[in-house]
Amino acid sequence: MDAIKKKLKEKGLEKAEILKKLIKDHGNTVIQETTMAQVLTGMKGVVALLTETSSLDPKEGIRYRGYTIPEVREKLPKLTEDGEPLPEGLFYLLLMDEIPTLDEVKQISYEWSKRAHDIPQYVFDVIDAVPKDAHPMIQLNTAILAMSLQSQFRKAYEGGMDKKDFWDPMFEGVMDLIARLPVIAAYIYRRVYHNADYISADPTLDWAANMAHMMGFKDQNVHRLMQLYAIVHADHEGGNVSAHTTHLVGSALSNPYYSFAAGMNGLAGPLHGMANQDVMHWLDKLLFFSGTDTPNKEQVRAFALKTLDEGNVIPGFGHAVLRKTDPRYTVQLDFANKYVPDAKYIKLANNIYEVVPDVLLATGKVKNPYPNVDAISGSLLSSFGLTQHGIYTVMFGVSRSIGVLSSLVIDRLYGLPIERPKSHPLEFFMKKAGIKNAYWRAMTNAAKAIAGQRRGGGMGR
Ligand code: CMX
Repeated sequence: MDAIKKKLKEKGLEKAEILKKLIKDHGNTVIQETTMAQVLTGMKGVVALLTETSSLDPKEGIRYRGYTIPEVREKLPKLTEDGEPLPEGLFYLLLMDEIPTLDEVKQISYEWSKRAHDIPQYVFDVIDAVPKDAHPMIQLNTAILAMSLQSQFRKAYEGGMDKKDFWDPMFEGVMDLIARLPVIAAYIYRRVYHNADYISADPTLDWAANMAHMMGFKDQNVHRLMQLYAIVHADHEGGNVSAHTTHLVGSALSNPYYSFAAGMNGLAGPLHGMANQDVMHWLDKLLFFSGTDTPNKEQVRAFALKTLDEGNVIPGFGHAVLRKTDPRYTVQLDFANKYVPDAKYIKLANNIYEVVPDVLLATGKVKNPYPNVDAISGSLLSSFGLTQHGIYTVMFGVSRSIGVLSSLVIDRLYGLPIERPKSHPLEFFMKKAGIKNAYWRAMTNAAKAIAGQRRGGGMGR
């Protein structure tokens, strides 16, 4: 690890100097004008964060350090010619901005395998104290927080470490945390769905394949799937809820466990990572509603319309940034078409794709009617025998650690400060819009009338 850390420090500190100079010499440069609509609709498109690991283009999708997912699959080292690249290699790329050699990938793999064994017993005891039927994301986050007792970062801070060196204990904590997540995830999976019949890690396997192994999957193709799954879900620029939250909490110099647990609480929301589980529930409800395993287009359309009429979203479709089919969807579909083309849920996913975008477009308000990463991931996992939907967001979370935690190390290398944007009450925005008193009163009265009708049930959905 020493050579990797040395290189990381050199690169990081150089960039930190560039950053300082940029702020000093060009701090007053205006980047963009921000509209009222941007601020009031979730800050979409507002340039507000520095994230090095990846960038997201609305039309093209994600690039990891400049590489598309197909390019990453081609360029990152693989253990076998026909295999998938290891997430260990992606971690290296995101952190170092450099394609690693196979040897460097193996070093990280070895390091994670070594660190995975050091989970204290109390972490498993804490998980065991949570009701078994609690959602797996509750169990995951409880375990992550419990592990923060071990944080080298916290100890270094309390010991009075020079802030220029914070990146080092952050790196160590991040390495420990990533190493341990598959063990924790597999433990939760076996506890909840396999009667606590646990399977030990296999130290000869890589990080993702080991997770599959500890969950109970011996099939090489499932190991490949886990490697691909982790790569596809690893990072999505800095503004998404899980990445932004991890970064924000880290900006208070919270340790990596606190920061990542915060991000994972965001991932557990249905509009973000939990959508992968919700998609499967939606598909199952569709099958029930249409009374067949192979609903035709009209049946899909009718169920999609019913979902919208009831005031719900269709999970797996739409995106806050993307304006085309998510390439992460396409990569997973390609994998499915190669290994499980006839699986029931893959056929169903294809079927839905032909109908739902038009239904969403017809609402006139959905900005992106196309499928996102979650539209297919559950169908893919279940086609390989991983049918317990409750674990899907946990697997997303384990994969997301690769991106958000490499960013957290970079944040400390660059010495990024605490984040503190400005907020205002509604009246500020009304004044900014130049709304005069009489019009303001009229607006308020009209709003009161609408709210009153809603309370009385007059408006419906
Ligand atoms: N089904 C129904 N309505 C949808 C919709 C969908 N799939 N996607 C967007 N809309 C609605 C929004 O709810 C919003 O409605 P209101 O104006 O009534 O509030 C309107 O269309 C405009 O939304 P938007 O600007 O197109 O989308 P947002 O940036 O606000 O939201 C997202 C993006 C992903 C939350 C939204 O598309 C959605 O809820 N999708 C379904 C849930 C999902 O799949 N989430 C996973 C995203 C990927 C991930 O993070 O893992």
